[in-house]
Amino acid sequence: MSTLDPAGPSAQAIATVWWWMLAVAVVVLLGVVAVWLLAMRRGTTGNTAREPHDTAHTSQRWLVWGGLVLPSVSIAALVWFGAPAGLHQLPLPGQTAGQPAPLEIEAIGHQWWWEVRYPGRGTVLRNEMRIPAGRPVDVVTGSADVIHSFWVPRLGGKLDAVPGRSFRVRLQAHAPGTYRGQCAEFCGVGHAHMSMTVIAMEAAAFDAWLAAAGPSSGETNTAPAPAEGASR
Ligand SMILES: [Cu+2]
Repeated sequence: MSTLDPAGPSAQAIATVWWWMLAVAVVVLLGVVAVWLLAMRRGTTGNTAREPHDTAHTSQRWLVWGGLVLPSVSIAALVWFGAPAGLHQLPLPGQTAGQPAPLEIEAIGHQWWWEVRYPGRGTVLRNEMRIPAGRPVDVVTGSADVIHSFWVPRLGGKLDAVPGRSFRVRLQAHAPGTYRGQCAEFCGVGHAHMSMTVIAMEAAAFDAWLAAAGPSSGETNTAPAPAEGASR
């Protein structure tokens, strides 16, 4: 379940942002520690014999550069790198140029399990999601009771599952494999055990599975479908 071991383009975009954040944070931390050590040294060597005007001017410079310029530049850089990664998680037109059309799957949270539906197919799975590898998958979240959060760390971003609303996140797996998902929003005593297995299959094998799966019996089919046309 490591976000640092991405298995698809959406998760890769998030991991890249994380590494940039780590690198910038380390540089800032080293800078702060260096300034702190400098201040400590000045304090102990008693080198404080300065004109009051000089001290005030120095303080102001630190405030402007350290308190305004540095955070502004850092945050701007973070937005510059972070925004494209965020957009990568959204089902925007044009992002899948040259790829197969995205597949839509519904993930509906229940206390404490996931109902997975294939719209137009009637196929319903419990705590398992089968997806084609190498093809974008738009997961539409919903909930039958309280707020849950859909998260498959190696395949993409995290998205709340809210009663009466439907949100979308775009996942993709580079290669066939098994990936673990976990509810990421505390939703009651069974929350910790509310996990899901995502099985990415070769495209042809997935198509064959879906064709053979057919409509499920009604036993797990208890939740209303996510609201149509709601916001992301
Ligand atoms: Cu939960």
